Amino acid sequence: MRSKLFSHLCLAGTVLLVSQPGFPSDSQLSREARARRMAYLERASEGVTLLFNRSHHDLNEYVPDKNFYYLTGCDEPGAVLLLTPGSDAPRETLFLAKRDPRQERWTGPRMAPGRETARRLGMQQVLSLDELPAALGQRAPPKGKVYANLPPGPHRKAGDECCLEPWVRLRQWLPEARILDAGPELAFLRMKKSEWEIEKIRRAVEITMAGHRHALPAIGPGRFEYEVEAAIEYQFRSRGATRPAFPSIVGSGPNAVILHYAGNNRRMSSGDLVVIDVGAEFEGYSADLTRTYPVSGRFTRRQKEIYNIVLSAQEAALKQVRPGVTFEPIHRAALQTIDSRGRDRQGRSLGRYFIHGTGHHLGLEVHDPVSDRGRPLEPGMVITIEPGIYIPEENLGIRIEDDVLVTRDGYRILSRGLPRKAKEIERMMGENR
Ligand SMILES: [Mn+2]
Repeated sequence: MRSKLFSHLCLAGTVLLVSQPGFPSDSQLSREARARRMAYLERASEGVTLLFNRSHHDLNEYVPDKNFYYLTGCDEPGAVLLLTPGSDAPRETLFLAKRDPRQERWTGPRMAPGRETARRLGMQQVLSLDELPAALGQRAPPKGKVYANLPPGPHRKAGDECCLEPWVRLRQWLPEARILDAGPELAFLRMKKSEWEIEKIRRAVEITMAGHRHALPAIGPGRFEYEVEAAIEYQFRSRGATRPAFPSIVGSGPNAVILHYAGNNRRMSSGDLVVIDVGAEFEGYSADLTRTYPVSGRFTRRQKEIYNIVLSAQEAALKQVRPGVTFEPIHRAALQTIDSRGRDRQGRSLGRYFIHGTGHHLGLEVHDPVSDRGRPLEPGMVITIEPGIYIPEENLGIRIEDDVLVTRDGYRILSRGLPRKAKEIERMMGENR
């Protein structure tokens, strides 16, 4: 029941429950979603599109399908969007479950099929889910292309034909259709953010920076990693974030070298570093910010040496960020910096300890999907720049991650308000204990 409750709470205030008087609707979100549907229909004009709001769960909470949400601004579980370009019938129809007053006593009011919901979502038509098979029969050519949001699979490539659970129903409705993945076309659109989206990400970043600042009093010898996690997530929720965009990483000492450590239960000691990689989700949009702090408040000489190499690598990577550039030269700049400075205990260069990519796109998902890995950056894209060095035999892990907006002439660091230099980090920690 908890998860069902969350389905109505998780985006409350932005999109929800618009059929209920008293619940605010977000007409700007509706307008955004409408513009996205128009842009999408221009790209996917050769078939019908069917997007399911598959109810998947993350961190035990209901999370709407982000592609569905992107095109509808609606997060009703089980809802389905049908887009039919070029037909005489309405080009866009949302299908919702009929309301069930008895169920609503338990899980709260839901959006209802009908004109009122259509008006408030800016959708041509909102019908009941039972009407979906008939509408498909009328509007989808039996042997035509159907773009759907297919479940993620390890061997699925763009354009692959596929029919996996729970898309079996779709196969039953349209046994001869060519079912294709709508993901790449949607990712293409999602990669470039509107002003409205950039503002949401900026808010997520702001909340995440506050989380980092409020983490500092909880960092110290004898304190537990989870105290830091709690201090951060308290800030997230009390500043209006829906939830952490991903499991918060607070990794100290030996845990600092584990990239996706999420246990957060070790007691920190003097001399440790602690890597804090966290992000708030605000109105659907994610931030992703990493800083590395010395538990005692001061870096050792060795820690500072490596810290400064990571910082230089980040600066070198940032210098590459501008429209027209791919991640390849950005990563190369970071890797070359790391590999050309400093040594491990065996006297070897440090490139071998930089074991992940330098960045990814950021948006409705913390690792936002891309239509094509080689697509050059454009103004309005938001990416992370996050080099790191992880030397297990020294219990030395350092990552610095910022969120960066690509602009017409370069970039703007959305998280520039959070100090990055070793000296600033030490000063900030001194002020907060
Ligand atoms: Mn990241």
